[in-house]
Amino acid sequence: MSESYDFLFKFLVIGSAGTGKSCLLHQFIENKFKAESSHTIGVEFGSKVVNVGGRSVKLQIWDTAGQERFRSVTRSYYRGAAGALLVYDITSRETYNALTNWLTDARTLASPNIIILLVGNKKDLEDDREVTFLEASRFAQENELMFLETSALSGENVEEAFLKCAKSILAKIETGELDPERIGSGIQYGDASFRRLNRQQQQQRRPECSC
Ligand SMILES: Nc1nc2c(ncn2[C@@H]2O[C@H](COP(=O)(O)OP(=O)(O)OP(=O)(O)O)[C@@H](O)[C@H]2O)c(=O)[nH]1
Ligand SMILES: [Mg+2]
Repeated sequence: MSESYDFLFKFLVIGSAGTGKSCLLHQFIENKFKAESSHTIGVEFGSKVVNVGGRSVKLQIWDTAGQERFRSVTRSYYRGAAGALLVYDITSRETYNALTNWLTDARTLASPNIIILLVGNKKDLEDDREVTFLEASRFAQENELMFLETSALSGENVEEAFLKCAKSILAKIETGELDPERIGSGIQYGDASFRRLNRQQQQQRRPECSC
C-alpha cells in the first residue's frame, strides 16, 4: 500500500561516535531503546510519516557514522538535506567540543539554509553530566540552532526533537523562506494534487504576478 503524505523532508543525524544517534533514530521509529547498539558502518536509513500542524510529512532520515574513518562516506550523504539533528553526549565534553566541526560540515556540504537542531543526548545520566544545559543553550543561540536535551533510553524529548525540526521547516515553507521546488532543498511534495494546490495558494498571495 502506498503511503500518502503532503511533504517529504530529508533529514540527517550527525555528531561524534557513541553519542546515541542510532538509538535516537530507533527510539523515534520503533518507540523503544535499542539495547545493543554497535557503531554504524557508513550510513543507515529510516523513515516515518508524522503529523506536523495538520500536514503529514514523511521524514526520510539518514543516520550517519560518527567515527572519523567513515567521514568521507558520510559527507557524501549531506547534500540536499533540509534538516539535521546534531547530536552530542551530555556526559562527554569531547563530543560537545567537536560540535563546531560538525556544524561547519553541515552548513557547507548540505545547504546554508539547513535547519539544525542541537541535541544533548543521554539526559538520563545526570550524575555523569559534563556539559550544562545553560552552556549548550548559549552555544545553540550563538549558532542559530534550536536545542533540546533528550534520552534515547527513556524516550524523553526524542519525538519532540524530530517534530521541532520538521515544524520549523514547514513554517519556512509556508512563509516562502524555503522553496521546495529548489533543487537540493531536501523537500519534496508528496503528490501532484498538493503541488497544484500550493501553486494556487502562492499565486493568490502574489496577485501582481501574471506569469
Ligand atoms: N544512558 C543512555 N545511553 C545511551 C543513550 N543513547 C545511546 N546510549 C548508549 O550509547 C552507546 C552508543 O549509542 P549509538 O546509538 O550506537 O551511538 P551512535 O551515535 O550511533 O554511534 P556511531 O554509530 O558510532 O556514530 C550505546 O551503548 C547506547 O546504549 C541514552 O539516551 N542514554
Ligand atoms: Mg550509529
